[in-house]
Amino acid sequence: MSQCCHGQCSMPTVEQMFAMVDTDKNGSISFEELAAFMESIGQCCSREQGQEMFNMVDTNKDGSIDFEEFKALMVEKAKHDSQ
Ligand SMILES: [Ca+2]
Ligand SMILES: [Ca+2]
Repeated sequence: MSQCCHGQCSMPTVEQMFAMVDTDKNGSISFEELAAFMESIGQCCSREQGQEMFNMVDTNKDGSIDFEEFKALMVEKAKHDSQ
């Protein structure tokens, strides 16, 4: 059961989004997982663009996106969407 959050029930939480993208459930998102997710939501882009985006999100450059990095991306995206 998920709690209703400020009337935005249809929006998955960042935790849920992260779990959706992290398909092997190892707690971080690899480039392959991000690419597969982008494809699944129809935001398919070239491998170069995907890599560019991955590098942008992977702020500590350890080759994977952890929850904090993913959350930062979602916050940025939310800002964009509300403009
Ligand atoms: Ca993973
Ligand atoms: Ca990272």
